[in-house]
Amino acid sequence: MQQARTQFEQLLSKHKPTPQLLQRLQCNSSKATQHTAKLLKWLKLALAGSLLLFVLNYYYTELQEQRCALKLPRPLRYALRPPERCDFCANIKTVPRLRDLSAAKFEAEYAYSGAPVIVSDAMKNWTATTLFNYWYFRDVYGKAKRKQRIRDCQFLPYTTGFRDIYEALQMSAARVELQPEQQPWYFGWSNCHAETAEEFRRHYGKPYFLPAGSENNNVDWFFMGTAGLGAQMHVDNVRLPSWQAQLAGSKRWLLMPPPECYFQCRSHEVIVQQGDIIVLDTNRWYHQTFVQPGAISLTIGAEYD
Ligand SMILES: O=C(O)CCC(=O)C(=O)O
Repeated sequence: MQQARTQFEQLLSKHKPTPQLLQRLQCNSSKATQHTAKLLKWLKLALAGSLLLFVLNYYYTELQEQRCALKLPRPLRYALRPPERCDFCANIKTVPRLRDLSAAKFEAEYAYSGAPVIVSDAMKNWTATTLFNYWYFRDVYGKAKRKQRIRDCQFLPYTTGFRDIYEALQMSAARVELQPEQQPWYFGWSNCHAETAEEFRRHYGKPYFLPAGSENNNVDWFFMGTAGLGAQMHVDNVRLPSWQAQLAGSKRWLLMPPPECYFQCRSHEVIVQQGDIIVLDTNRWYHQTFVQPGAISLTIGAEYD
């Protein structure tokens, strides 16, 4: 090192740089630094842009199909939830059970107001009520092509520990029917798989009371299980309100206003019977379900706009 320094000093003393040359050297090096800084700035911007595009694309193609769009831990999601204005629940005394509900009345009073309602005559001509059950789904999914796509659809195991719908459809007949000594089961899943969705949709339709311009979300949800279980108390973080049709069995729903509305709104408990459709804004009402003793509960539902 010392040797190199001595050589450099000898060289400098032989070829002493003029002040002009030193200034030019300084100028050039500061220009190069500025150029590099600019380049780095553009690179950072391009990187941030690509990241944003990737996140947006992922959100729209993947998460839009899911019931829980943002996968934040629940306490954080609840803490970040913007507070509700309580007028959506302040005047709700009961959850009405209606028949012959016109699309106009539904739109004016229930569709977007946050007022829950049960419609008890909206499954006429749905062959799903007699055809759909545990064994039907096992058969359809067993025959389906592109099974991995089905496995990747969102699946809610609740307390069962199943990892996906295929695992859930491997239970013994004794457990499915909840014979003595068998463990109860309850799970939910979305049908994000086009081929099987087409088969399922042959057996049910859009509920007649939805406004003409209203569209179902293209992903439907199923929930199925035995007495004693259900979904724990939670509030959703999805885009829209939804309907849920009770194809078989029955379920008790406990609806609670969000905490900020406890003093203005009351809680409600309703039993949704086979043949009923409950319409609920699950983004605003906290809700919990309990399958009632009797037949296996099976529901299908979707968000609507
Ligand atoms: O039907 C159930 O048991 C749960 C439904 C639910 O939690 C939902 O639709 O958000």
